[in-house]
Amino acid sequence: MSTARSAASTLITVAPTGAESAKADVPALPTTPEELVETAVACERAGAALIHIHVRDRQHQPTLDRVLLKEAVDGVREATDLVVQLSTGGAVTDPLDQRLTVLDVDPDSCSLTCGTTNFGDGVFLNPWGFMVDLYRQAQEREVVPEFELFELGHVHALRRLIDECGLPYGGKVHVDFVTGVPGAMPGTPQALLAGVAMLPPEVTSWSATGIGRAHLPIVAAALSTGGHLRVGMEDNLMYARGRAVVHNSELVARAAELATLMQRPPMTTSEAREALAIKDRRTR
Ligand code: KMH
Ligand code: ZN
Repeated sequence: MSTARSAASTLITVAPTGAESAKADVPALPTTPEELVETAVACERAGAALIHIHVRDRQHQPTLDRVLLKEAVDGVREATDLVVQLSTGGAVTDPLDQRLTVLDVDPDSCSLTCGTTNFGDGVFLNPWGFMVDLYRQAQEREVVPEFELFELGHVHALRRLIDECGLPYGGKVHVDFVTGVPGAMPGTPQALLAGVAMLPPEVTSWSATGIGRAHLPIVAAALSTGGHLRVGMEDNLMYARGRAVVHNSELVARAAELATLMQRPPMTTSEAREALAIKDRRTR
């Protein structure tokens, strides 16, 4: 954990789309392949080093269709140097076996949520057997997981996962606290820091995101305690009170500015690749 606490720079992840918001309600949400690539380019320029991707189909609906996932991964890889992470969480309605197939399109990284959680009115299912299957497949395919922690119990489940399955490909353990989901861990600095205090010593870096109005307090708490940042319209649709986000890049730009003010400027993509021990799959 010493690396995590003394981080001299800040890994900024952008989660531009998610599976929950409807394009009809949020026209600024990037849902087409062209919008995704344009967003990735703009966010890289603004200071992001990693992109967490959920793909939408031609009707703007969340999908785990392999062809569309591959199109997204290839498109972002050709246009940017960002670390490409695919969501294995999908939407709460996605079947577990389909969520595993995300690894087939060879992303650099994948999300791996460390347990089932309340998710608003729904339930986001991540039973133990699924976590182990996903982790082992990621190890075999040399894909670096980002362990998503929505609950304090998930931190303990990560301990169990490492004990049973060992370290990820590359040996680094990066986690992301997703705080402020209705029904799960609150988006407060107190809850975040309780989670940080419980992290296993194998963890080499942690980031945090606050859903909705928890966004800025969690950015501030993470920056002041050695954490990294995840921002984006998957998590937060408001830039400020009464002012909607018009482009994901403005959330990245503000995070980069705050990180720079805190003397922990944004990591470059090369630094992020090294920090997370990402296998080089670049195509340009
Ligand atoms: N959409 C949520 C049900 C992930 O990307 O791995 C799950 C989620 C987590 O967004
Ligand atoms: Zn996600």
